[in-house]
Amino acid sequence: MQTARHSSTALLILLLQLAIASPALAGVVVRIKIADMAFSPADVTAKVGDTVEWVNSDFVDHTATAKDGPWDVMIVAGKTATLQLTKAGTFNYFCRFHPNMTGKISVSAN
Ligand SMILES: [Cu+2]
Repeated sequence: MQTARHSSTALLILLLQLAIASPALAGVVVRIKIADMAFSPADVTAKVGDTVEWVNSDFVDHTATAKDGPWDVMIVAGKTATLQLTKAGTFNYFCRFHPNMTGKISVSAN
């Protein structure tokens, strides 16, 4: 019993240290809605460490696929999906299922 309690306390401390050290938690969430086969807003700015959250209100699946390939996010119908931004740059993206759906994320260094 004593050993188990010690190890769970150690784990909790480790998790707290990771949470404090992680730059990811310092960022904000940039929300992009998907409705009627379009990203809205289509053009957003963010910083390294921020998280993009796509909210798919459509009845079909979409993706957010970066043109030059650094990421490809599946956004199931009626669900949300997130992506943590780890690199600065301008990322043009599209939906693989509906290539006329496009967006842009401009990521600046933190
Ligand atoms: Cu789509």
